Amino acid sequence: IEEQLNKKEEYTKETKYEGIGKGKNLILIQVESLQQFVLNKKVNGQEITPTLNKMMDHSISFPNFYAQTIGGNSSDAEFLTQTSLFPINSGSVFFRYPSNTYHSLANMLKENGYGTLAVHADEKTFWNRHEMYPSLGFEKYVTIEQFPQKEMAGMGVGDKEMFTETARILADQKQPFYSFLVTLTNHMPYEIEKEKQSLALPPELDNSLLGNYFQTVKYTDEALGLFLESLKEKKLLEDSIIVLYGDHNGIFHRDKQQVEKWIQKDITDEEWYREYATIPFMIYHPSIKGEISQTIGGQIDVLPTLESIMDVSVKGANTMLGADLLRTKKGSVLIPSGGYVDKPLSITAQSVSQGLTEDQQKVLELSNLIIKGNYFGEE
Ligand code: GP9
Repeated sequence: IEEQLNKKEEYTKETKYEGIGKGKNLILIQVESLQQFVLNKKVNGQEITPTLNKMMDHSISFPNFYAQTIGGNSSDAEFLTQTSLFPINSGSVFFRYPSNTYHSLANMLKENGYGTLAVHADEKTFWNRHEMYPSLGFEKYVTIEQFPQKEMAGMGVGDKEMFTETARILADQKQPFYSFLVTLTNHMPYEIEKEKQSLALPPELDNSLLGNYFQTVKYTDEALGLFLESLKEKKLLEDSIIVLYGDHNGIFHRDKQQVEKWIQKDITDEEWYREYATIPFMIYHPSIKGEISQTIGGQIDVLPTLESIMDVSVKGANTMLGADLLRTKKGSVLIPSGGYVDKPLSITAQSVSQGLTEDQQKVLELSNLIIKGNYFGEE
């Protein structure tokens, strides 16, 4: 394990973004089932994600970015981005190892004087978050009970209420803070009330999974728009770095035909994995001039990337399996099997191949060992 962790890449590349978040608040948003292919797309002349599209003008965006979740779905995504470790190969780390010691984003920022808060407008026990969040370093956890619950949508409190209330809560936090927000409404089967749907869909999308998906994505995008407005009003926008990513796919390979019908074109498997199976990852601040990085990466890379953006570091030995996407030369991503791909995939600029290399398999195994043996608890 030590040998693997010490393999940390020596970065030779410079990034002008190093430290742009130093001393600022960090708001990290995990968006339920959000995929990259809806960005900058229109149906019937209407943008599906107007807010995200505008955010891109002031973001570093990574279009070749992948979910690496296994059986723990949303909770695996949280685990990956908070710890830069891969989830365990069966079950959810959140349920099985909630009391371990973790080197996480919240623990790291806490050591640097940040207050830490997590928000998920559902039951506190969902994915055992109430047990896991303290180990991940969250001092406060806002759940459904703390919301007025006036605007319910899909699975629980609608994202509009979640974001609006959260902006209010954030305005009362001591700064600098790190807040982690998990959205909910854009969840399978993507059914929300008619009056919450704002896209006029063409007949081929009406009453289809893909059409419904566009409606809920649009709803969440509007909710995000309200959040940014509120942060601006409360003068929090300039002092915060906002980072957003999708937790896992919402439209899967098995739904490919629906997408083909929509774009009226066949999609090869390679195109699917390159253009349709990706999720957004973007780092936003009003001072950033929109930039698109073609670097290939995944959720495992979020923590090291943010470590350099926020200019904070983990004490002692390296504990992360990912790389800083602003500086890495790695150029590949491994997607473990489970959940959203049938077989493990390895993706580089040159190839999309089924199966992992020996080295990639070893990394997954070591990550399992780190978790199962509570490796950082031994220090
Ligand atoms: C929603 C999330 C749902 O925030 O907790 O979990 P999922 O079903 O996507 O794993």
